Amino acid sequence: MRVLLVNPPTPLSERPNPPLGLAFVAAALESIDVDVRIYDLVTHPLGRERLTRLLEEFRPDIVGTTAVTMTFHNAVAVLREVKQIAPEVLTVMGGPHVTFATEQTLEKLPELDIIVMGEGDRTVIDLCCEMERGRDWNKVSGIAFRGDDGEIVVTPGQPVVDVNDLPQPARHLLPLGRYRALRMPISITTARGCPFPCIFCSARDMAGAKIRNRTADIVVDELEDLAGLGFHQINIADDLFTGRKKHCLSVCDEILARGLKITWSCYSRVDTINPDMLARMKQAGCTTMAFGIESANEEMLKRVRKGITIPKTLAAIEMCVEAGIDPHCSFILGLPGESQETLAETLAFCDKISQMGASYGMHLLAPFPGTAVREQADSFDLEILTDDWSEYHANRAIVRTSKVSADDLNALVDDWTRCVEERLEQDRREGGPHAAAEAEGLANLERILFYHELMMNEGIECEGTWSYDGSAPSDDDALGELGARTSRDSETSAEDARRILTQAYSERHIIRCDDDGEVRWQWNDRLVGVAENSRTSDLMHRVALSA
Ligand code: B12
Ligand code: SF4
Repeated sequence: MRVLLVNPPTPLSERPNPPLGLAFVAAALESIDVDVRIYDLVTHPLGRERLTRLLEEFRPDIVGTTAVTMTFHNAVAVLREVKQIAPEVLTVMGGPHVTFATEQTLEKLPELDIIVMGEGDRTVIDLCCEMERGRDWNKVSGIAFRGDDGEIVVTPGQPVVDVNDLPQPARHLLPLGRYRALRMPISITTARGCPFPCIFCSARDMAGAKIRNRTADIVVDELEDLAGLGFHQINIADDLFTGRKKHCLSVCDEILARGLKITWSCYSRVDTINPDMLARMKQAGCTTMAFGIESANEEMLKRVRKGITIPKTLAAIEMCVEAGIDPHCSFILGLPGESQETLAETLAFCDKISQMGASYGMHLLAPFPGTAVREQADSFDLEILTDDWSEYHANRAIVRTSKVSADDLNALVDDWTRCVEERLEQDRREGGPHAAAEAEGLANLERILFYHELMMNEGIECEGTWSYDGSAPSDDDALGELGARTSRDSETSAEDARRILTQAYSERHIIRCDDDGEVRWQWNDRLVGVAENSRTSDLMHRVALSA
């Protein structure tokens, strides 16, 4: 059996990481000897011809894709094309959006055959087995599909998986090198589940209220593998890494016991940390801790069932700063009951915590399917203004309360953005503390945008191979030629392209694999030659062999 998994396009501004959910699903499939490929549309272009070629060559029985709400329309577009090109292929979608918007999705989308709800690791195995047995989908738990009469059938949920039984995510199927070139972090999960009932979040219903953690041994084995891949940051993507102190500390202790030198960030809550814990986390490499604060108004915090208080928040920031961990606080504007006064409180609070050494960011409320704020919208002071999922990126207002309109919310965010830009401008003029970081950020951005353009127009694939007579050109000459060729249809000059590509080569984002009188450049998708320690070299060797 063959399964093609597709990661839908996502804007780079959302900082997409290598798709971990798909890597877990792929690992489950490989464990039953299914032939799996992952087609990653964050780092590769989509196109009818390309997709047709892939479907004809790989001939998958199933094409599966993933989506959060804001990428749902992109995922649908892919499945629509798949069904047009190969109607016999079974199309499947999983992830947090369809898990909760199940019936309405199947009602509207004939191109989608099956939805996998919640964790997909076991379900996808059952699905493949039933595909071979008799395609009686009623026998597969944890899915939804259209029955013979077109009615939507939802089968009973799967029991939660034992996370220690799961194979490591199949990252060898991902173009990790491209994500590394784009300076995205690489993520890992050490546990699943969250016990808290925040009304704007679906974490508890997605993965359960009980935190199920993997043993420290398994987690740190995986961290060791990640350590050698050369990403600038590892992100522990658990909903709440500090939710079970014992687990969090045992992971830190294992990192320290093995002498593993890594830096990482994680998600936390202000009421789940203490100074001893932070000290150990810092020692083990934690550099940044992200907290959802949501609002600075205590009433609002109660209404959204966040369960934290402002004094606790201030204490947590102090503790982090004391421990040498950067606290990052995120806020949601437009929660039920939001007013000009509560917004002003939140803005003033942001200023205050920034003086204390915290960074912060703001999102506008996107009431995702599966959240109480959407499912019970009538019981809150909130009006949801659109069901166009492509608007659910949380950067513009799509809700209003009785006291603030969507325009008010947008105006506030615009003002705030202007203010930040002005401060940066001033800092730049005065050579202040942010100026150097900003210059570095801009240099990185220039490279990232050029790499992404090359990925999307297949610059390296189309322009990176040419023949030569006599002796092979030096690396310098070959990089100059590559710069000239790839800059032809680009706004980047040949000289800039050469400079950026020279750095890409020195950092092994691209590699040279000449063959038979031909210079041949390619992306270092599998990160060959990047690994430094022996455990990772071993892994990369296996990866190289399977590539
Ligand atoms: C790390 C993270 C990020 C990172 C990296 C995201 C990325 N895609 O690369 C950053 C910080 C960049 C980020 C950004 C955003 N994120 Co985010 N993020 C997470 C977080 C904490 C972990 C993701 C993860 O790796 N999970 C672990 C994997 C194993 O789980 P999984 O992906 O759900 O996959 C399992 C199942 O869903 C299922 N499955 C999934 N896909 C498929 C496909 C098939 C075919 C099958 C069979 C099964 C299947 O099986 C998998 C294994 O069990 C989740 C919360 C969470 N715990 O999942 C939020 C979460 C996914 N993010 C969320 C949101 C809203 C966003 C943003 C839109 C933020 C914003 N602007 O508001 C952006 C969107 C970016 C994007 N396109 O993904 C929401 C999504 C809610 C929704 N309905 O849309 C979540 C669920 C948080 C929450 N509880 O509200 N995010
Ligand atoms: S916001 Fe954080 S603490 Fe609240 S339910 Fe979601 S993951 Fe859990």
